[in-house]
Amino acid sequence: MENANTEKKIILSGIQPTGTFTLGNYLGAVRNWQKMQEDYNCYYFIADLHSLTIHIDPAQRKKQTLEAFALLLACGIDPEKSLIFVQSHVRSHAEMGWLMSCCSQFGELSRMTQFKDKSSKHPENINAGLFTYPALMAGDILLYQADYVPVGADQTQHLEFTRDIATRFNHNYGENFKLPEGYFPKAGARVMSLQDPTSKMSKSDTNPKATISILDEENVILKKFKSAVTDSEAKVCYREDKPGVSNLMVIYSAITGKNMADIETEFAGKGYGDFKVAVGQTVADELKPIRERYKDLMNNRKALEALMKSGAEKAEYIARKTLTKTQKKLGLLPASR
Ligand code: ATP
Ligand code: LTN
Repeated sequence: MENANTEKKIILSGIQPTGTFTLGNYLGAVRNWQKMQEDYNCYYFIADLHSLTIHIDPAQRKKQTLEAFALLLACGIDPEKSLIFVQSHVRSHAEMGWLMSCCSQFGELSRMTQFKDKSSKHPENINAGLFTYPALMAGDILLYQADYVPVGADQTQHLEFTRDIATRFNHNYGENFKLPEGYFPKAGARVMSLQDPTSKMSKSDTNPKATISILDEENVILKKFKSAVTDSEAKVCYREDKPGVSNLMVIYSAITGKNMADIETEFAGKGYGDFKVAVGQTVADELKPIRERYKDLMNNRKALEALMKSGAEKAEYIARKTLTKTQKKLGLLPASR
C-alpha cells in the first residue's frame, strides 16, 4: 500500500459483517477482490455501520466484524497491496453519510428495492437507517473517488443512486466527486442456495444446509453437497429447468475453470452421487487453506488489531481529503485547529 501506484484505477467495495462468508460471497466477490489487487488500487472494508440497519445482538456483531476482517485476510486480501479496514473506525464515513443524506431526496430513496424488500421482510424494524442506507453507501464510495465498484445485482440500484447524487452535487456546488462505475468480473459466479436453488446463497440464511460457509470442515462440506437439492433426471447438464444441478456445475466450473460442456462430458453416464462428491471435494480442497490461514490469524488477535488500526489510519487520511472538500463546498465553516 505504501507504494500504491497513483496511475492505477481505484476499486472499492464493502461487505457486511452479517455472518460467516459463504461460498457465494467467496466465488462471487472476495475471490475476485483478491485477484484485482495486482491491477488496481483496492480499498475493501467491513461495512459494520450498514449492518446496524438490521437487528444483530451486539456481542455477535463484534465477533462477526473481527471474523469478517480476518476472513478477508485469509482469502488473500493483502494489506501490503490493498487498503483494508472497518468502516466505523474511519469517522469520515459517518460524517459523509449525513452530508449525503441531506443531498438525497425522499422520493428517490423510496424507490430503492432493497428498502422495500427489507422493510416488508422485517416490518418490526423499519428504522430510518434502513431508508437512508443508500446515502451512507454513496458516501463510502465517493469519499475515495473510486473508479470501479464491484457489487452484485442487488446493489446496482444503489450504485446508480450514487452516480445521481454525485452528478447533482458536482452540478450544484462545482466538481467534487468522481463518477463511479460498476465492475462485473467475467469470472464472477452467482451461487444459489443448496436447498432452494432458485434463490441465492446468503450468509444470513437460517438453514445451515442451504449454505456452505467458507469455514466449514471437509466432512460438513461433503455432507451438505450430498443433500443438495437436484432433480430426478440423474443427468449432469446445464439447463434452466435444472437449477440444482446447474448451480453445482457453476460452482465446479468456477473453481476448476472447466466449461459447462467439459463438465457434461466428464460426468456423462454417471449419476448425481459421483458428481456431488466431486463438487464437494473440489470445494473442500479450495477452502482448506483459507480455513487454516483464518485459524492462524484468529490466534494472533494483537496482530489482527494492529492491521485494523493501520488500515483505518490510512483510510481516514484519504477519506478526510474528500470530506473536507465537500464540507467546504457546502459552506460549513472550517473549524480552527
Ligand atoms: P446477507 O445475507 O447479509 O444479505 P449476503 O451473503 O447476501 O449477505 P452481501 O454482504 O450482501 O452478501 O454481499 C457481499 C458480496 O458478496 C457482494 O458483492 C455480493 O454481490 C456477493 N454475493 C453475495 N451472495 C452471493 C452469491 N450467492 N453468489 C455470488 N455472489 C454473492
Ligand atoms: N451494501 C453492500 C455493502 C456496502 C458496499 C458499500 C459495497 C456498503 N457500502 C460501498 C460497495 C461499495 C452490500 O450489502 N453488499
